Amino acid sequence: MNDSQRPVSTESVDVGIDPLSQAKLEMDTYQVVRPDGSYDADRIPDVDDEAFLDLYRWMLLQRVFDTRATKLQRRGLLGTYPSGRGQEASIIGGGFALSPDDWIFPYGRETGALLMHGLSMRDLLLYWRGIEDASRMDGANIFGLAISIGSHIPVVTGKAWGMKLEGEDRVAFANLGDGATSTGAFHEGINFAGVLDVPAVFFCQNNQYAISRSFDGQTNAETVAQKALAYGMDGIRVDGNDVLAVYNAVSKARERALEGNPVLVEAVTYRRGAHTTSDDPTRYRSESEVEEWAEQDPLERYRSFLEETGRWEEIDEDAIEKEVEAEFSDAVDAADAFEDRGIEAIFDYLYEEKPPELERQFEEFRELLEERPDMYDHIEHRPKG
Ligand SMILES: Cc1ncc(C[n+]2csc(CCOP(=O)(O)OP(=O)(O)O)c2C)c(N)n1
Ligand SMILES: [Mg+2]
Repeated sequence: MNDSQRPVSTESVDVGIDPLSQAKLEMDTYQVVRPDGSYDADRIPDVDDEAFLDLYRWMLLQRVFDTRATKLQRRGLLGTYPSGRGQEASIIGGGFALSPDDWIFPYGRETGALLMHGLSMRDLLLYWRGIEDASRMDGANIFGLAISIGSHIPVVTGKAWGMKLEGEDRVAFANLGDGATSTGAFHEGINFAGVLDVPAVFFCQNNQYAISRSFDGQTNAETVAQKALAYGMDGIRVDGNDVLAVYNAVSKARERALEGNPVLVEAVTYRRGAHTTSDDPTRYRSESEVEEWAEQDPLERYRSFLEETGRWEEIDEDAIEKEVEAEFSDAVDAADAFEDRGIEAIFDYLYEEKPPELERQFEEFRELLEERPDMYDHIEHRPKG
């Protein structure tokens, strides 16, 4: 029989195939405080009054830091800076749910959570000045920033696996953006997290953009959370502008992870500012879209909750702002006073002991400088970010 002559049916005959389709997935977005300020009393976390206030204080700190750091970059005093404006509830709610023993893997946009977990403001500023020493993350259980998007996900799985083998009672907490979920490393890393039942939480802030690429331009999946199912993991989708909801979601995910069930959490939010100080978002998105999301401001929403529950009078916004401003100014002074060890430091922190190949590269670098001393300044002032 001639194969090319075989008729292809154009008529649709029901032969009982029922594809698994995302249209059938029911994925709620978990909320505690609604945009109008009303809230679900059964979902209020069981934390003390001070913790409710601290959540607001930290979100305000994030906002003040973002504003100051952006201005500092504009004056040429930071290489670049990625603001978390609009994402404060995700950043702070996630960080607040972690224990001081957990290991945090940042990618850059989670300033408040890093400061909450022991990184100094000075070191964060030094990092964004391109000073390698700051990547040591002194005094904190924080890995170096994964500037190469998604590259940390397999490392998170590896670290969590190690922690499991050592019988440690803590989780590895991966911060990532929606863009990172479209990298190969994400899929490889998360797959093994599922296979190995590691104590890891993958916390994705879906801020709707990977620089200029909108969420639906980079994936045909309707949600990030559903991607967990393909790897046999739990997924949680949460309103990322609702700080109590994020706190609950990450607390739950952490609990599950400690029992050997890694979880992918998607916090649905919006990046209101530029991707970094090197970006101009007016070139790829409309004013009206930004304004729509401005109405969902995480601080205002949480403020309504604090007012409703009689806690707002405990917050002195002016005093908090002044305190953070002063802390920031001191951190800038401390960063200015830091004695940079120069470009050579880039060879120092990847390995405890420099392997031969890195030694060789370092030697080559030194030879280059002997021949062309002018290269030093050229590299030192290379555009960053
Ligand atoms: C592997 C890799 N490819 C490209 C880039 C350039 N880049 C920097 S940030 C970014 C987008 C990240 O988007 P997302 O993961 O959604 O995080 P967001 O910045 O929105 O918080 C890209 C493509 C990079 N840093 N690493
Ligand atoms: Mg993004």
